[in-house]
Amino acid sequence: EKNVNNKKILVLGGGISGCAVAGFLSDKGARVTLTDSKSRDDLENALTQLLNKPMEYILGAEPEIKPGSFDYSVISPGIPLDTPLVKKLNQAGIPVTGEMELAYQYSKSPFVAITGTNGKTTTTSLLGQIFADAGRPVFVGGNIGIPMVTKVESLSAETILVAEVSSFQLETIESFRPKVAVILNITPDHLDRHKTMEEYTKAKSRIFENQEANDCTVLNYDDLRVRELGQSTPGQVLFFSQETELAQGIFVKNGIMTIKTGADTMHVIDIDHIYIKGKHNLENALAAAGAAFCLGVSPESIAHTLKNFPGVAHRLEFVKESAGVTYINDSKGTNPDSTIKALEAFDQPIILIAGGKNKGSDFTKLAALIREKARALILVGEAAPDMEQAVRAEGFHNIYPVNNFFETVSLAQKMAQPGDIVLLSPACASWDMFKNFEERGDLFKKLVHELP
Ligand code: UMA
Repeated sequence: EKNVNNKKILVLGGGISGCAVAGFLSDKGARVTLTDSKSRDDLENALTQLLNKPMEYILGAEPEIKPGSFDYSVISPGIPLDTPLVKKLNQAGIPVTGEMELAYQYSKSPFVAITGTNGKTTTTSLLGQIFADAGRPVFVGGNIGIPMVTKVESLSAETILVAEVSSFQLETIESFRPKVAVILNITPDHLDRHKTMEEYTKAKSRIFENQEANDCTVLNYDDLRVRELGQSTPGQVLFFSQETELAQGIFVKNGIMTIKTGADTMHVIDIDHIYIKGKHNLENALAAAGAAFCLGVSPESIAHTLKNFPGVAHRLEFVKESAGVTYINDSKGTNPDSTIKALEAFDQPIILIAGGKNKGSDFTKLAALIREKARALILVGEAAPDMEQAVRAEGFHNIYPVNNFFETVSLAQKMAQPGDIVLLSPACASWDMFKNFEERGDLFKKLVHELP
């Protein structure tokens, strides 16, 4: 519903998503109530953007819900749909929608939506760069940290909206219909929230539920769960694969990224010339190339970007390959969950460098995965003792605490064998030793480049 003037709207969550929605709707004359389970003190930073907007706040408490209390509500992606407040809204017949749906309703231009368990952010950024290099107006946002809703109305009808979309955001869409939908991969994640893999797959597949025959669904042929979704999308499927030569689609043949549509075969790029390295990045590159091709970007132009796009800094960022060892900077991994994702991105043995400012995180789940994936764990910083204890409790003892950050890289190099990954993904904030995670990642890269 577009006319929100004077409508009573409840916004759930006062984080990045909720504050963007609240501000947007308030500017349109809606009577917005913003609620968050946190108190005002804990929220202050995010709320400052709303300072001079008329708004009611219910913080650290819950609004009373009766039929008609609100015309509708907009929920933040981090809030599960089975929380008591949402149940009350459902019972009272108050619709619950999400920011991505809202953004879609106000947009004038085509969406390209990217989801998947891993690689979303890299693929989204890469695709944005491909469009930009091809001279197409583009806006990149979504789960990547930039809410779409605040921007969509002001963009021209030619602007391509490239959106990273999470399964949480997809749970609350209604009419969201991307011109191009991409599913990268579906592996166990967020099961605390989606309960089963089936539910999680269902949430991800909602990305194409409103597509029509002239829309495009870009799917990973190498991921069985994703391949099967090709049967259920109403859109036109473009499969991508790094393992199989497809009759139709985008794939790797003799080391060349190749597109086959109808009777045409087009060469995109020698995969050795793609700047971002690793199996997971080839997956991201194929997906982005496929999506760009769907919207008419030429293979030459795609190749140009693939040659030059350096990846997202500090996020699974490829630094160097030397003596068969690959060095990866994931300094942005500032909590156990993002380090879990980093570990899951690789099949090779990993030497993990972790530790930093202790935020009181629970390292149990991470420790179990370290036992499974790591050859060795190098620990540094304030959180090192806590992490060591958690990892030992999981039965992993190949742990090397060091005194300062400089020692991490030289020790990792000494221990690494050809085929290993040396991964900086601290699972902690950087503030015990650095100004921010960028400074930490930059030092890591410098040390790696200085290795003999
Ligand atoms: N809250 C409640 N009640 C609850 C739970 C939370 O009131 O029961 C409140 C919290 O107190 C907090 C607010 O909700 O103040 C947080 O909302 P949120 O968790 O939705 O976080 P936002 O800051 O709004 O950020 C969200 C996305 N977060 C999540 O999906 C968890 C961001 O993705 C996204 O960048 C941003 O919107 C803009 O779209 C982050 C993420 O981790 C990067 N995403 C997951 C992922 O990538 O795996 C899905």
